[in-house]
Amino acid sequence: MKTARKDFPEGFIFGAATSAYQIEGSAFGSAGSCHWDTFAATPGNVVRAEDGSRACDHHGRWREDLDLLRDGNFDAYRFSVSWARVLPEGRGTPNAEGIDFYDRLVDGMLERGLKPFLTLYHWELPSALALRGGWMNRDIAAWFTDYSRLVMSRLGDRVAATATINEPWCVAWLSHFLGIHAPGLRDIRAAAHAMHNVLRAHGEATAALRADGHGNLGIVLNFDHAEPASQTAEDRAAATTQDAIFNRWFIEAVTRGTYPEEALSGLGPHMPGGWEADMARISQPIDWLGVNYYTRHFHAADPGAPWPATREITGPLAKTTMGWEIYPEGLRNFLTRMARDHVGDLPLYVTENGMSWDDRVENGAVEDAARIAYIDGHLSAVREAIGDGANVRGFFYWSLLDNFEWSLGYEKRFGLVHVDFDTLKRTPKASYQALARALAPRI
Ligand code: IFM
Repeated sequence: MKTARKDFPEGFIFGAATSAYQIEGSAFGSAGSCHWDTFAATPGNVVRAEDGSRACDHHGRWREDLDLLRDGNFDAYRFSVSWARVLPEGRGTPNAEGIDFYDRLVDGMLERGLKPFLTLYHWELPSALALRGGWMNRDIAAWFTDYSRLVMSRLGDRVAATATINEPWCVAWLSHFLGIHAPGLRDIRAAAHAMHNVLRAHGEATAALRADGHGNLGIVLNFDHAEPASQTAEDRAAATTQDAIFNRWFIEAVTRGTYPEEALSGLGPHMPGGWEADMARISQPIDWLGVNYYTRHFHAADPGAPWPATREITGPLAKTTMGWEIYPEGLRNFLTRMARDHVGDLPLYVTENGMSWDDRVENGAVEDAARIAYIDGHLSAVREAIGDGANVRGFFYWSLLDNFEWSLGYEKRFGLVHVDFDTLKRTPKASYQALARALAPRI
């Protein structure tokens, strides 16, 4: 790896990220059912009908996994708490075993010199709340706030940073408009309500946590570089529309209290009545912004189709096994764009960036030179963004471990550490070793 810790400003944080459902094993520790358990149990939703019931058994092997972070010379660990593990019914009586698990996990990080970066919602919506309409129900802002306050009353004294929601575009659009994630809906009205309620939940929880005395609160947004498939006015408009839905809706709501016109033109008629009155509450001040970035897409007009009337096209660059083009320039663009257009000098963290690859263990090792090059390219993009003036404070690789890649099951391996899903044996890949060398403490 060409890049090293010394190439970044003093205090820059390097970490790796995971999420609860993808690694813990939802069957362990008396967790309640979440909508991913039931979505996966429904034919056709997840490749080979795989689910997160066992995953990497991080629930049982968390000490070994934290040791990997420490030995990899990471400064921080981005993890999430499962709502269904802490509150099996989504509300009401907490699962003491669940909250104790996270209590020990946070202590385990601190004992190993790792800064805990907590995410409160990375998609384990308790099934009891999903049955009440989940993200389509206005009450979810209050349910999420109560859950967040409970978690923070136990962990808030020791975490370094807290994000409310991971990737609201996935929570709302991918799940209620494109139908790819739980609950698998393809309905514009459901999507419009979820697009608004996920932001209300963020705003209400942020205000409540701040009133409770907690600090360093943020949100993690995902971005996908949008380019027109051609220079025709129609294709340029298609890219503008997709950029508004994906890349502008959430950040403009959080930082300006507005939604982009290009997205409202389609979603407006389906929005909950009186939504405008919620915007002040949604645009609570935040202390940092998390940027998740993986790839870019081209967009073409799809005349005759209902709004947004666009077609997505993948470009010609080398791709990961997700079929995602490797395009580090997109990361530089988003970091500088966030600083320039939205957050000014607010601290930015790259909270996710990484690639899936067809990794295999051969003679006890995993040679993933492609991933080393990917990380190098994206770290260079971060350095360029810092050079442009963006206040980027850290970078988290997605993911520490191979894990449950949602609708795509266990086939897509993003980890720095290979997991054999039969034996659960962990094998650090060449990329893990390369990063460990690159992140060795400054001398
Ligand atoms: O695995 C996911 C993660 O849960 C959210 N961000 C994107 C990753 C790769 O698809």
